[in-house]
Amino acid sequence: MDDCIFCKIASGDIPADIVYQDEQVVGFRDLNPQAPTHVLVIPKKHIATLNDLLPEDEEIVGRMVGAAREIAMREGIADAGYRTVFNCNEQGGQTVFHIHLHLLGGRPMTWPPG
Ligand code: DGP
Repeated sequence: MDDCIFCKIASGDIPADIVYQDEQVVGFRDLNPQAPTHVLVIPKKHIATLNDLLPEDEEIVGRMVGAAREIAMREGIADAGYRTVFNCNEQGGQTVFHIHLHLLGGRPMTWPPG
């Protein structure tokens, strides 16, 4: 997608602090971190929202979760614990319409989220 900021990060057209990359997904630090570790894991394929997932995309979502696990290990937050979040559409708090898995850690999380 030409006008998608996360597609541009995935293709290297816009710089980001990339912490993980494989053939299907990219992980990079959030510009506006909400925790000591705040990484976004995105698919290289443009998928606007969770509502747009196709059955064949399930492998990609599995890869995203696997990447979050791997990054959590590398960041040293796996044992203490962390949170993973997909926001979907307006009431879910989604502002960038290319799906992304937030990985947040390095501090205690509260529940319920705001
Ligand atoms: P969400 O609200 O779930 O759509 O989260 C979008 C996140 O993306 C938000 O935490 C800020 C982050 N973000 C937006 N633009 C950029 C960018 O250009 N670079 C990086 N690294 N993060 C961005």
